[in-house]
Amino acid sequence: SNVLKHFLLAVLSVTFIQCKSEKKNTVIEAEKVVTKPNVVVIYLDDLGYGDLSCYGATAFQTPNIDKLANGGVRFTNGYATSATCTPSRYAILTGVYPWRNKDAKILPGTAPLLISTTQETLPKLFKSKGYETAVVGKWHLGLGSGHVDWNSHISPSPNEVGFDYSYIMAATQDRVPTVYIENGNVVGLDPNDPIEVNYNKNFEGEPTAISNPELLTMNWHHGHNNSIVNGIPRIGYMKGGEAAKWTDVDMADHFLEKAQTYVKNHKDQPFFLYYALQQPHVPRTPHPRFEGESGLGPRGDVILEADWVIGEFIETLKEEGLLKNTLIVFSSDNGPVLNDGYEDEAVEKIGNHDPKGGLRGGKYSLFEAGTHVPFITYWEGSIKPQVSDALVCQVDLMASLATLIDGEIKPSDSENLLEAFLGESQIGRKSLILEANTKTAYREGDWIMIPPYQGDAINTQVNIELGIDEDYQLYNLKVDSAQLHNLAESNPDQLKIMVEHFNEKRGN
Ligand code: NG6
Ligand code: CA
Repeated sequence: SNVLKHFLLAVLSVTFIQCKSEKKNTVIEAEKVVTKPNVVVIYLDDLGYGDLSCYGATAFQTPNIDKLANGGVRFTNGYATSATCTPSRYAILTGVYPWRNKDAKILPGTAPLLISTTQETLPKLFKSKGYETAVVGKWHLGLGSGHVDWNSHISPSPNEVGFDYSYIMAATQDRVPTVYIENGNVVGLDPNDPIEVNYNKNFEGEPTAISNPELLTMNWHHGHNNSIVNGIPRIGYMKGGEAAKWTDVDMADHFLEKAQTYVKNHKDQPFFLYYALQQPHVPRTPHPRFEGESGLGPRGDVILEADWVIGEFIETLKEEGLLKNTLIVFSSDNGPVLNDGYEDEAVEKIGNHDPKGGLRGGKYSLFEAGTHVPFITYWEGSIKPQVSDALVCQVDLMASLATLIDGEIKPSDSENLLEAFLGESQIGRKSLILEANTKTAYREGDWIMIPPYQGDAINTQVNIELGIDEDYQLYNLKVDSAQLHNLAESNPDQLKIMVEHFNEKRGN
């Protein structure tokens, strides 16, 4: 691979240059490659395969993300490991399939840290090669070791699993505590107004969506009827911490500012930044300047907001002269959902827009739309623009980025697909295990096999087909990406191979 060869050459020559140079990150213009490229992972929440104009959306335009897609590798077979947030985030940060950890399910805001402090992680990998590391945005991987006191230093937190700097929300925008946490400390907390959080019962006298519906500015549809913050009913009960509560409509700007500041403060040293945006997860609260912009209601508006934020962030990289020295990876933690628990017109105003991009299912589903997501890599001057059909998964970033920075990791579920990620090859994985609500499915080549499961075929609250059936399902995605033709009965030979390989890999 050319990029790799140049990279290794550059490592040698720049090690020499570094001795004379003030700056650690010397860019070799002629080679367009540097010793230690910065790596930024931009991770969206619940963004579907069809939610961007570069992936075929026509109802609105996402010009800034399109710029990454059109100037980098746009993957058509890119996957999150899971159809929900926590397990996908576990996998992208550890390189381990989430179904190996029985606790890797959607976590409440009070859950303990899911990643062990002794586990290998992406940020630890980068630290081992001298990088500065940071997370800004949604965490949702638990905090503390059982009983978090939100009023004192919270540990373990992202800072104990490899991030030198963290500025996060604990879980999701719809879960308490609705506060920002910086390096383990709640931001803006008034010690005279301590925070208490409980997911089982309310604090006496505190209003909820049930007791005080007149306080709501957004209505709940299912779940989401506990404590009210900024007129929005949440999951879980919270008391106190008034001064520390976030403003929902400012969240995108707030995280952007943190990400930009981080880049500006670390431009002279190699850094790894995991920038996890909250859009378009519920509650969808676009800043007023994006309200009504998409014509699709708040869900479309916050996608435009996310696109704008990303444009601003990339502008900062450019202004700081870092674009040629930064690999950007863009993806989403799981597929799309319209009504995820609030009455926010997502269903009513969808029109002809198809967030699933022609795939079946959605968030929570073992069908394709659960895990098959937008996936883009961009590195100005180093990646040749192209569309790639290579099968790649977020779990592969660990081994691939280890190769990029010449780091060492133990063998795991993560595959080294660096050449695919850099557009040097269109060869990806041969197979992949996908997960939804702890149930797994198996992809190999163009085929996907979903084993028989008991359970509801449809989650009626969100109106999504879950991919669950009492019979085997087998689809050929090459000719049937919408998964309309179950070939399990008509192609028993292929089914047999798939089941055998699945059992081997899944350890059944
Ligand atoms: C579900 C919530 C949903 C969302 C999801 C997590 C209810 C009824 N639904 O339990 O609104 O918060 O959890 O989404 O409470 S994720 O993208 O973080 O996985
Ligand atoms: Ca999500």
